[in-house]
Amino acid sequence: MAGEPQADCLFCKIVAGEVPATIVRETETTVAFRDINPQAPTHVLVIPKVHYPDAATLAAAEPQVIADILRESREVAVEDKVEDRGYRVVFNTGAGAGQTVFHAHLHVLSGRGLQWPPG
Ligand code: IU
Repeated sequence: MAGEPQADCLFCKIVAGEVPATIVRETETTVAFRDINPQAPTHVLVIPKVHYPDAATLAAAEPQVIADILRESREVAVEDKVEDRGYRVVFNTGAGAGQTVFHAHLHVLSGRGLQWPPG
């Protein structure tokens, strides 16, 4: 069922505590953890506890949780003391945009110069 944990989903396993991750923050609806292959000094993924394959399907089904994720991205920036410096938030949506893990996640990036447009 939509939103239910998927047995073959790595991020569902992180939510369940079955796969280790460096957790930065956790709320009732979200988990934030450090990306295993960081692309910047701050590179944290904020994910919903519920399973949806990408941000678009999550937003359509549970828009409040997208709001929770965005609110948490700021808390991550505060935690890493990069709020004043600025930070980038990215939902890669679809394989063509570089999405490789099909459980919605928001990248929070900061701590180095960030170019625009991104590669
Ligand atoms: P993407 O937007 O789907 O490409 O992002 C997936 C991210 O998940 C990517 O930055 C990976 O480094 C990260 N990741 C992780 O943190 N831990 C893992 O076990 C796996 C991927 I697999």
